[in-house]
Amino acid sequence: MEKPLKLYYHPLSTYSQKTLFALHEKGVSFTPEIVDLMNPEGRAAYVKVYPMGKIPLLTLEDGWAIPESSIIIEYLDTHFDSGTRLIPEDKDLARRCRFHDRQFDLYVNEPFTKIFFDGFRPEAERDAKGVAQAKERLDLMYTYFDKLLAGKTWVLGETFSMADCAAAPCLGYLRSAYPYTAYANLEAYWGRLAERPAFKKVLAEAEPHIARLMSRTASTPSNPA
Ligand SMILES: N[C@@H](CCC(=O)N[C@@H](CS)C(=O)NCC(=O)O)C(=O)O
Repeated sequence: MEKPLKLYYHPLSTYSQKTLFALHEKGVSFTPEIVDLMNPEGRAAYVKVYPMGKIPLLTLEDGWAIPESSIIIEYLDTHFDSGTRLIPEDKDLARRCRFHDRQFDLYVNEPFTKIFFDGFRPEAERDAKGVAQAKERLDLMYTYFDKLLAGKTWVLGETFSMADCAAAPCLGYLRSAYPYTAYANLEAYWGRLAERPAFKKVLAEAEPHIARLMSRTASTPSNPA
């Protein structure tokens, strides 16, 4: 039987992984709808569903569509009491959760995306300046989060939250794209994220797609680090 929630996503997309992590943490079931934006036909079909062409997108039985990973997670946390609470009830903790969610999306995930996709471009079309700026931003954020995470289990301390769902996908890819091994607290934090059963599920779904992507690409992205 069709489940009332449908998620349009791709297992390799960081923002999709963030949302999947949240869905698994909450134990919310959904109908998966994989969108391949790299395939022109897949993209053309998807923009009919969501003209912005961004994934993830959650659609509800009553016809509402919810884009934006953080907004989807807000929706899930408001409407489902099951599993992990992802936005704390305490208003100050909730504000810090949303702030760090923004930090990971805008200043870690976006620079990662810049570095990653630049690696797929032909040499002549690469944006060395843009990549250098992305690395500078990441250096700043690695320093910031390494300090913040000292003595903490999760970004908010002992409380796991949406901010950790935002952190895991980009930190996972950055381990090879722009390593942070020199930042011991951040490195240890990644280790804890990778052990969460809900994120293990996300990684297991991504694995065959990573293998397929690598075999499909004539030149794999050079390690931008
Ligand atoms: N702010 C959005 C970002 C979504 C986003 O950029 N998703 C990427 C995949 S990870 C995408 O759809 N890229 C395709 C495009 O920009 O055309 C969110 O949090 O959901």
